Amino acid sequence: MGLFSKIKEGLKKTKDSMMKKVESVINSFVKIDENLFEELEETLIMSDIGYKTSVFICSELRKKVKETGTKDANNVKKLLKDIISNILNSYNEEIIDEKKIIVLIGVNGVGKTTTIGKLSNIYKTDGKKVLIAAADTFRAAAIEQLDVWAKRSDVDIIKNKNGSDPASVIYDSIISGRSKNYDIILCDTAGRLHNKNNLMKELEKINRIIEREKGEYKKEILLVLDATTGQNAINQAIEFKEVADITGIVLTKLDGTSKGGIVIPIRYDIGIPIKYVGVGEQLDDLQIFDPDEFTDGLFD
Ligand SMILES: Nc1nc2c(ncn2[C@@H]2O[C@H](COP(=O)(O)OP(=O)(O)OP(=O)(O)O)[C@@H](O)[C@H]2O)c(=O)[nH]1
Ligand SMILES: [Mg+2]
Repeated sequence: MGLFSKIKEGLKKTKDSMMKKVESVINSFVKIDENLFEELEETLIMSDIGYKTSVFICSELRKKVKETGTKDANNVKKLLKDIISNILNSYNEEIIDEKKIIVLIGVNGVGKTTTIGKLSNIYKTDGKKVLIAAADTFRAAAIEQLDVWAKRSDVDIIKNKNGSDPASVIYDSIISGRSKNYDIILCDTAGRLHNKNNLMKELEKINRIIEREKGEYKKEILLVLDATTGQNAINQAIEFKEVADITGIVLTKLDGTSKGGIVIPIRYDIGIPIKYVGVGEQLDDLQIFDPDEFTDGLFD
């Protein structure tokens, strides 16, 4: 299956629910009037887009309708696509070929460990020398789970005993990474409850170690969110943003949900770029997020 069809496939449920509702509102009008804007706004709010983003989308739509002078409701879908595309394209992802320490954070079960496995495969396939740091020392099976992924993508892993200090695993990995010239160091972390004080402390400690030891590496903090949790994922993003300098979001499980629309409020409301999307449980089921592919998948 090609890359494009995987995103399309992944968005199928979202398209069948959210876009069907949007289309049925648009199709119930012949001429554009204020009722159309209001019904559309309500439909978007009910479809995981959230209040703030839905209001913004409809105010843009009013503007565009005025600008273009169109009265035909048939044109609304195209205008809507342009607006959503603009929201998602409002940043430019730099493709930088530099050494990186990438830390994955997020609550229990969102897909951090799986995403590390998939990312290690992406970088390895790209010819990079990859090291995984098993810094979820909290959960017994976490290290073995990560070990399986490291074997699958044939990359190295650093692990300490269960219950050891996560920051010390990351420290050991950076020291090893620097001396053995690794390009990418991927750090798994424990998915403890995000509102717990100890998570904040742990993230602070990890952050301190990385800042002190990183040398020529660039630090990247990826927040992993589970798309199936909808509005909850948005709340997690808001809370994690307060305790960590998140540089990007990985949105997992897009394949199993009709709530893929949350990509839009994550970008508009939270303001953090989505860098990757998970579209399945296999090694190659992670894709670089492409805003145009996403809007095409949703609208076409
Ligand atoms: N369908 C689907 N399942 C996924 C995806 N990403 C992860 N999963 C599944 O989600 C479950 C949890 O994934 P993990 O990687 O263990 O999640 P985690 O965040 O490391 O969990 P903790 O370590 O317990 O905090 C597993 O069953 C994965 O196979 C995805 O993109 N699509
Ligand atoms: Mg894990």
